[in-house]
Amino acid sequence: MNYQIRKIWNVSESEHTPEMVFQNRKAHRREFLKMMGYGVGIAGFSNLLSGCQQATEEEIEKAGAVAPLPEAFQSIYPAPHNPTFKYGRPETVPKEAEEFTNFYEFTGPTTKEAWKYVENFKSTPWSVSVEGECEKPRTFDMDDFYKEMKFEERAYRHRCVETWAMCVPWTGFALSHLLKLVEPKPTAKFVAFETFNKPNEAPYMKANGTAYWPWPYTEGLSMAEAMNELTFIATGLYGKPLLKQNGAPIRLVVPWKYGFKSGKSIVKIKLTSEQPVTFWNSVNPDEYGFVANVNPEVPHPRWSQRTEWMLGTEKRYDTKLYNGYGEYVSGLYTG
Ligand SMILES: Nc1nc2c(c(=O)[nH]1)N[C@H]1C(S)=C(S)[C@@H](COP(=O)(O)O)O[C@H]1N2
Ligand SMILES: [Mo]
Repeated sequence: MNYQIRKIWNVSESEHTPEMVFQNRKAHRREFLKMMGYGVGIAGFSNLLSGCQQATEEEIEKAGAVAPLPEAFQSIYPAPHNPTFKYGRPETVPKEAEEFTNFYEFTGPTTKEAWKYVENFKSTPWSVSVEGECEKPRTFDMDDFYKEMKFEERAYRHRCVETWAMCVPWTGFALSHLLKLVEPKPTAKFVAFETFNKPNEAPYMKANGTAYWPWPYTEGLSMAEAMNELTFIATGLYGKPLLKQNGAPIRLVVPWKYGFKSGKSIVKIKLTSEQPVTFWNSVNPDEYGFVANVNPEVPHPRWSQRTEWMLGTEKRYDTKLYNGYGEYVSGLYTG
């Protein structure tokens, strides 16, 4: 597919409508090009720009690889597969899901190839603070999760608001299990998720500052959505720890909502009594609502949501309400 080799300043505006305000595109492109001079993550990139050769799966996985897990936890992967969840479509091949990503901290809106810019990102050591309206706030490091949570693999569909979709197996645990450990108070009505804030490790954050983009990336769910059995915390993909470009070492997965709700590389989970401020909703509230359930009947202001295309294929499918997960979640939205 030619998006893999297209020069980043030629990203087609019609083909992969990025989540941004188009009138600001020129300024962002300028900023992105400034970023080209930044950091070693760009080394080797010129090859890919000038030649027309495509990256191999091996190169992409190597670029996004994380430090090996401590010996004691290596047996977590692959985790037992949960047979409850089925794609209903062919699984997306790993190369596609690892190459074509949305991770604005590294690329902003100009390219999907975050794997080329993650070199300076350190995903170990890592800890996640779970705090706010709860009886037992606590900071977990990754080892705590590996020791205390029950890991499983779930085959989920993913639908980006930009109309691309994929079917991938995540490894992780239900968010509800984690929230129960900290004992939510009755005042907890929402859950806020916050991504790392390390501009020195993420070139687009560094190049752009906070004048336009409200870093760090934040997202949120209602408490009922967070406690739903589908809502998942992923630490792995395709039976291995997450690559950096897919949100290492830990991310959210909310399969019935547009992908931007599923924050990557999270460092904080906060129970709140008020609806939290979120990244895309503050950038452009008319286009990215807080609820953001997948819904073919509600067009994005700039494009239809009726169909979706599967990464790595020419196939389009009809978009389904709640991304086809209505049996699990429609009850959350009655009344
Ligand atoms: N921190 C952070 N999380 C993020 C994003 C991002 O830019 N930054 N992009 C979101 C969007 S728009 C989508 S579609 C999914 C994509 O996940 P993937 O790139 O692993 O497929 O991540 C979401 N989580
Ligand atoms: Mo997305």
